[in-house]
Amino acid sequence: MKSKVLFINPNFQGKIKAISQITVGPPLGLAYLAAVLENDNFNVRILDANALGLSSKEIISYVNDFSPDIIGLSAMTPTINQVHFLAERIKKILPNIKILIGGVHASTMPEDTLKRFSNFDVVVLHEGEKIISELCTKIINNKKLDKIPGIVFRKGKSIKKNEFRHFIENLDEIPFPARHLLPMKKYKSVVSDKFTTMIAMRGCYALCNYCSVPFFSGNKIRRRSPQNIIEEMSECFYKYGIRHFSFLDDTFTTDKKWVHDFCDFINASKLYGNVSWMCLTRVDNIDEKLLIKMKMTGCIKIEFGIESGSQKLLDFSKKGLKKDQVRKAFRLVKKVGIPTLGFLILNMPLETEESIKESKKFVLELDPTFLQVSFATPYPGTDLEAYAKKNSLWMEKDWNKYIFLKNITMENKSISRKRLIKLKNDLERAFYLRPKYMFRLIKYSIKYKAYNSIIRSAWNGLKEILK
Ligand code: B12
Ligand code: SF4
Repeated sequence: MKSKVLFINPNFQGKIKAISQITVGPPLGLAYLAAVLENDNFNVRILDANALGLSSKEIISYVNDFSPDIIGLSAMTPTINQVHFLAERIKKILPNIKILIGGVHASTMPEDTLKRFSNFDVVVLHEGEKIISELCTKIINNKKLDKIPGIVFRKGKSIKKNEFRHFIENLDEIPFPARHLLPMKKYKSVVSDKFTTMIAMRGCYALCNYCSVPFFSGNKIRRRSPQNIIEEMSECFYKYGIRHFSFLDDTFTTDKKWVHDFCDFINASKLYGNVSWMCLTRVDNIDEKLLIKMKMTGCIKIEFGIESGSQKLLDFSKKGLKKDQVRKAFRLVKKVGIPTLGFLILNMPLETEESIKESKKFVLELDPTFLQVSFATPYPGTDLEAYAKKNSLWMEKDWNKYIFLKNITMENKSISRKRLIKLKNDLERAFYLRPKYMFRLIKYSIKYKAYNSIIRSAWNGLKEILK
């Protein structure tokens, strides 16, 4: 009989409702791992409790029915407590089961995770694809785990960290995510409910001080080949009727030649004219020729970090950008006619009322199609956390609160918390409640036939802003 492995994506969606956050995407990381295990002859399932809206009770009942040998869970900082609570409940009904924990939080603080959370047995560091089969096989056959690079585990009463496993160089070697194990009809984005997310590359060369990516995925970008991506997109198109793809990569356009090739491949395939896509990138990685080509091949949104309207704060964040580069990029994208989402961060250390005013003025000048304002959050392992510690800034201890869209998790020396929330709301109101903006929202929802989701998204956002 095949060994049974169950991956669970817990139900966290309720925690992140806000404007532009009504997207429900697949747990790609778990789907990659499931694909590897299926190839190696395991009986694998993924329970996407988030997309299915399942309660803990329903998850436990599913676990009981399937009765797996191993469970795999994934967590970010704000979900680690909730994920451990689930592990605890699972161990109550299946005390001998082994529970693996992966994802950014556990990778950043593996020993701490095992010390604090007694129901996790093994932490899988960074990427799991080259680890998972060997690990599951050894666990099932009761073999020692000492020789598997890239894990941290309990050995008797102590915790053992094995040697580092290098990042996967050739991403084309990894099988496509096992979407057939996911409730594909449950995923939706603002523009389409025939939607999936994709990953084209891993790692980032930049060193923004608030970001976990360079540490977590390495500070060198590793790209899949455009052919490999088009193959996955085609599988999604033909097998699941997917019409909209959202690339989760942080800097999609860093290698312009690669993007030109990617667009050429779309052009030459049946996807051309039948799908749309969106991506995230840096303002210093685009040019007009590239944008025109991206638009022609279905790019309907580009997301950019604006971060701040104060050059001093931009410099502090180590983003490596000048305000004029940001201006130029937004002008260019507007000229080409691709909608944008701009990310703004408030409450970086050194933030003052004056710099928030600068940010407000700057976003009104840039006028992105959508805006997402967050509070700087000192995620574990980031330089921002190190700065806050060094400068004895108060930091929130409750990780449940590390949700950057709504919570203040770091002290500001010159602005009170109450005042910060008010300034954030004022800024969002100034941006969203412009007649010009309302008109644009209507135009956008008509163009992308996204009335329901835009209205829902706008309503969620309005509720937040008017609180
Ligand atoms: C997609 C995404 C989301 C999605 C969904 C994530 C999901 N569960 O599927 C959504 C939009 C919901 C989301 C929300 C948030 N996100 Co987010 N997100 C991402 C993003 C862009 C991509 C993640 C991804 O799919 N990667 C691709 C897959 C292949 O990799 P993976 O999921 O990491 O999985 C691999 C490994 O981690 C490992 N692994 C993972 N899980 C497991 C489990 C087991 C058992 C094993 C063995 C291995 C393993 O193996 C996988 C395959 O290699 C990352 C940035 C990034 N580049 O990683 C940020 C990122 C993970 N998010 C981040 C943040 C901050 C958030 C929010 C907190 C933001 C907010 N609103 O406040 C919220 C969380 C709110 C909440 N839930 O409470 C931070 C995490 C920081 C931290 N320490 O927690 C990141 C790193 C962004 C950043 N620049 O810092 N996010
Ligand atoms: S914020 Fe974006 S550009 Fe900066 S390090 Fe993170 S992924 Fe790279």
